[in-house]
Amino acid sequence: MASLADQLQQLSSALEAALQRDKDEQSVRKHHADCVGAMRAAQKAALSGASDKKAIGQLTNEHIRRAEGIYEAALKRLADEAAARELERSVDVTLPGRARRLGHLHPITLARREIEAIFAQIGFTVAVGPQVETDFHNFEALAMPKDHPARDMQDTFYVDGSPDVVLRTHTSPVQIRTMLAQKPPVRVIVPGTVYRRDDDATHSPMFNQVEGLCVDEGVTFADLKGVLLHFARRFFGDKIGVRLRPSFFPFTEPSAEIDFTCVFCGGKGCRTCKQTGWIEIGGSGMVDPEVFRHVGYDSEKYTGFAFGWGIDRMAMLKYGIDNIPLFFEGDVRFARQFR
Ligand code: FA5
Repeated sequence: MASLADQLQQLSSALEAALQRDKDEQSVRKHHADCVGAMRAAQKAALSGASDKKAIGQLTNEHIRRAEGIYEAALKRLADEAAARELERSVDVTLPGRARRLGHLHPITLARREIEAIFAQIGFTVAVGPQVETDFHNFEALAMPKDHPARDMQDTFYVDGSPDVVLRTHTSPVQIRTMLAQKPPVRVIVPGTVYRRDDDATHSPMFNQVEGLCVDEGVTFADLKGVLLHFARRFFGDKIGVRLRPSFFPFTEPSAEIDFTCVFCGGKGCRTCKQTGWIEIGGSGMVDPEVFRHVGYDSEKYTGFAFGWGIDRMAMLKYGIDNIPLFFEGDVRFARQFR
């Protein structure tokens, strides 16, 4: 019994010494747990064969309670020290705050929204269609049957096992969807993502187009040019002119490439416009009667114009970007420059 008392006393003193040195709560807890464990072990050893079991238990519990007190005191000391340190800390309330960085829209979204707003003001509504399209809507109904050579220019991605399902190559299939769903008059603008097997500085395998379609009685080529001129001036400024160059699209007749005055040199001629003063924007034309036949419109009664161009290209011209992949690489340092 005397030796148990000594042992317990030594353990208590060792705990007291250790906890005075401890600098953190974790060490305090560990030292305390080790000490209580050692006290219980000493008690167990003393109990074997002893007759005064009750006294051994009382003595051990007394020391464990004492260890508890030492432990509580050490925790309080650490908490007091931490509070004192906190009070000593001084804060310079005159320092300027750190500005929170605000998110903002991608340049393609900015361009798309501006295009939509300009056309909304002249009575066009926004229509959308699926990016995974049927061959019928993407090609066939646009007067591009399976063997048509114009398909080569829009080589695309086919869906495995479904030769009649493609990632749409242009927004023109939404012309078909819109006309199948409603009767004239039609005035829609169709922004959307499209896909082709292209990949270089000015061609991306995934890009964005906007389509325009206007069908009514008496719509003429002059209306097409007027609408394009209105758009060009609202989007790029009053000095921009529009040139329509004869071209070919299977779903428009006649067809024309749309050129805008070069936004970089104002038409004088520069490297970007290859000294021509004009920049090619997209395609356009009067809706071919063959397309009207596919959607059940009377081509004797109605005429219409359509146009389509790359939104990405528009954003490149507007913001002076010369490399289309920059749009899709997700580098915030690039995106942050446009507001
Ligand atoms: C068409 O896609 C026609 N659907 C446009 C059209 C609509 C004509 C309505 C007549 C009536 P085209 O293949 O030329 O046409 O593409 C139109 C524009 O999309 C191009 O002028 C260019 O601005 C953009 N474009 C085409 N391919 C890519 C590409 N890989 N990456 C980025 N922009 C592209």
